[in-house]
Amino acid sequence: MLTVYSDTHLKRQARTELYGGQLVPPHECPERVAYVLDRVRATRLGEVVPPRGYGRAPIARVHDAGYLNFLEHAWDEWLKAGYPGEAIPTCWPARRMAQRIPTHIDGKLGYYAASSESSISAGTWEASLGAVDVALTAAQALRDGATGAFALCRPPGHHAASDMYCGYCFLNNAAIAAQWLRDQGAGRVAILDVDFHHGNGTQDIFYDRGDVFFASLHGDPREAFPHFLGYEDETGIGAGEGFNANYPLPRGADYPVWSEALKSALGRIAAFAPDVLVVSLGVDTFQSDPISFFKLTSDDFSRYGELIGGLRVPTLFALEGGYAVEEIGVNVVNVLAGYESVAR
Ligand code: 7XA
Ligand code: ZN
Repeated sequence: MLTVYSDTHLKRQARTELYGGQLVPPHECPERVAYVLDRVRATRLGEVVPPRGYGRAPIARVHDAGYLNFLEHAWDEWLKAGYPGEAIPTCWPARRMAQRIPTHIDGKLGYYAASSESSISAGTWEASLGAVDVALTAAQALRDGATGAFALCRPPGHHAASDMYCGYCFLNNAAIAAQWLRDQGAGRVAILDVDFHHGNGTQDIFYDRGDVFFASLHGDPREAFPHFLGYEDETGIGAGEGFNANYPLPRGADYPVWSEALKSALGRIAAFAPDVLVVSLGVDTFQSDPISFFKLTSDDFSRYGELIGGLRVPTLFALEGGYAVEEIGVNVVNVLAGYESVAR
């Protein structure tokens, strides 16, 4: 399988994550990608190619113009405000408050952030743009006839809504690729999110659409981030009614439990009959992931890659979460190799 990779992700080098009431080194770190790339090469998964540049137009198909302008300039505005640390929101337009966009960076951060763990720092915007090019280059490979392609993107994307960043995500790589594939002529696109966390951004972007089916397996939001979306009764709205499927799962879910939900999601996707599938591939479902609570083993990742391959739909895999850093490469490549063993 083709892997698309760029060093541009190294520009995302935040020093801090707000976690457990402390500023700690971010779980979402550059070493994650280094381990995956090493494993791709060690297993000879396939060619590794750099991305092409796609510019801003495909991003603007998914993200709000004001949000993009904010992200591009947030770090400079933060520096101009004279703050010593990294940019973190401290106030929000909560219930019964005005939904206006303030002029001060403190207000803008609150307006455009859905959560506060993800510090914005120098290079966050540039790295985010680079991740989109990685995803779009992998999407192009499918357009060119590949049965599978892997976008080794960082930062991840599935929590980013059209106008909000959240959960280490700034631009929604999978959603931008899905929309781009639609714009290139794919009639129906399905997105399967197997990250431990609900893909709230992706769901929100396509919630009123019948041309993009979204299914997500994740930790029950009553217990797990992002807490405020990902419930089973969220099934879509308007033209999107019936095109959104959430599978919230309990603490300790192991492969028998998790794979039952996957088989149900794959059945829904097969019935939708997509021209192409985008998989938001987070491996924080792993049993020793430090911030999650499922119990998948490394072998389980191979097994579910095979199940996805059984759909026989051209598939783009876009990297999302996974913080058991030394095992992330094995787990990600197990999914991809499992897929290829069936789908090639
Ligand atoms: O898929 N999303 C992630 O892996 C990031 C989740 C961020 C959780 C932050 C909770 N303190
Ligand atoms: Zn995750």
